Amino acid sequence: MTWIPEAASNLAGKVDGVILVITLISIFFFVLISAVLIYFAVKYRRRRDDEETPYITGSEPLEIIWTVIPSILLILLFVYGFVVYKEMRTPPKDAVDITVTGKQWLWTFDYYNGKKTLNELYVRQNRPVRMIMRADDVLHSFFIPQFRVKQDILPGRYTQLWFTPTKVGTYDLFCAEYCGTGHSQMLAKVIVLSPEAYDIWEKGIGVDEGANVASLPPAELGAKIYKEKGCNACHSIDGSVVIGPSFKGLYGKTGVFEDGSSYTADENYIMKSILEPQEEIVEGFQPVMPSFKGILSDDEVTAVIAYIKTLK
Ligand code: HEC
Ligand SMILES: [Cu+2]
Repeated sequence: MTWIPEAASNLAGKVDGVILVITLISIFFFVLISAVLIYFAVKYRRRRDDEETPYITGSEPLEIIWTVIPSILLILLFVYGFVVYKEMRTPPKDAVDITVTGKQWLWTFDYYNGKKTLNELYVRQNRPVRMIMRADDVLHSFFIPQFRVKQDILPGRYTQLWFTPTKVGTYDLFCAEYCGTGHSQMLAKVIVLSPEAYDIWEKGIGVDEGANVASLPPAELGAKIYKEKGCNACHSIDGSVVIGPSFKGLYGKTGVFEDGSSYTADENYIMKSILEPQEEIVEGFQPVMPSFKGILSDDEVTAVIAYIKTLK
């Protein structure tokens, strides 16, 4: 089926099964009822002006049939739906835990082995994973269409879901709950690795897949980070003010903090802004930028600075 997203988790086929059965039953009854309606409308139409309307009393057998059959169908549908729902809500004992935090407007993932990633969720093919999720600020919703899983996440409470990815590949993760200006930018990728590739990733040092980004020139790597680590949700590169100041012309500019003191945006200032954004707040802005300490490596911060320098 190409009119729905690819099915790439153990649960996807089951969810599709429920939807397919409900849709087919609905189509069947829609066609049946429409056909009977048209047939009766034609057959019992008034043919002459003085024709009398027939007097029809109820039919007990008919009423029993159209009560009992739909009741049985609905009960069967409920049981079928419930069985699949229960499986979706019950993680297997051998599932590994990943902590998910949603905040305006990015996702962070903390793994059982101490790794941490931003806007990229790494999972191993055919291994069940359980997402333990919470929000830092407002309601968000964790949604991976290709896996057919979706769950609201809330501040101050953990919610969870689980799945077993079945196909190697890269899939979309959306926030499915309107959560403010940057909502449409709150995107992440789910990267399903083969068991061998996952082992390599797991042993790798650093916070990201160092291997495939190391070869990029710093400014290009910085541009990639700008998009993939969610800076673009709050910082434009064309001079417009989104949630934070634009990166255009940032390097070397003189600015003012909330407390009235002024600063010059050099390398150290930019680094500090990324790692300790709450220390000093730029005048006219809210203290909403999350810290990227432990999320971006030193090399990545350097790359972002190199990128910002190109935005004159
Ligand atoms: C949730 C929105 C948000 C995200 C995401 C975000 N920032 Fe910010 N950023 C802000 C806001 C708001 C300010 C201004 C207030 C302050 O100083 O903290 C700011 C300030 C800055 C400044 C100082 C700008 C100046 O004009 O002095 C830099 C540099 C910066 N951010 C870099 C980054 C980088 C790099 C990323 C991505 C890795 C990022 N930010 C992600 C909201 C965000
Ligand atoms: Cu959101």
